[in-house]
Amino acid sequence: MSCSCLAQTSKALKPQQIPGKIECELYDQGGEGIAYHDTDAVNNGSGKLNPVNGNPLNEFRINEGVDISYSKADDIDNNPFNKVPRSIGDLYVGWTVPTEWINYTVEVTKSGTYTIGLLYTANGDGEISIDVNGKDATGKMKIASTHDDKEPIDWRQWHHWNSSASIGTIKLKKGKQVLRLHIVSNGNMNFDYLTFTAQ
Ligand SMILES: [Ca+2]
Ligand SMILES: [Ca+2]
Ligand SMILES: [Ca+2]
Repeated sequence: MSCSCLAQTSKALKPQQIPGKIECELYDQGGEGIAYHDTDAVNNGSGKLNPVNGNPLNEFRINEGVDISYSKADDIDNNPFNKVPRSIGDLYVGWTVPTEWINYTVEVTKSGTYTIGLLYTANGDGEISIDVNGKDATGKMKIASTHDDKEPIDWRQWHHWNSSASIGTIKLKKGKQVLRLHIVSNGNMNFDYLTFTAQ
């Protein structure tokens, strides 16, 4: 078997380093099937929920299938059901569905075992996993539901922010690594950023 094709590769949009914070909306360039898989080609946040009106937050990666929105004031994302204080104007990946995945080409500056943290919402218990260079490196990691039966506004069940200091651990080697975040079960999760802290 041979291939003379130009390699289509997943490439970092911006440098992101481990240890540190990986912004979920800064996933790789390369498009559907290469940098990510999303269940529909529409960005359900940028340009759809969030209208084109000159605000760059409303148009972030507007032509890509991964669905992106940002935290908003006026009791939307800074609502009384948050489990942690929430800053406003922070981009996140939403409209997550099982089978979807997103690549992050990152620079690991030190080999070792890292604790994974997450700033997220989850309308129901969910599961995610992370591959490193094509191999599962975490197994299924549980994401605790932030659903609250006391919430009077149905759509706001997707906006109860929580921070988990440890959803799992991962071994990483120094150098450039491709992390692939998989939505394993439930979906209905929003991801602002992951943290990787050396153990
Ligand atoms: Ca989509
Ligand atoms: Ca999606
Ligand atoms: Ca973010």
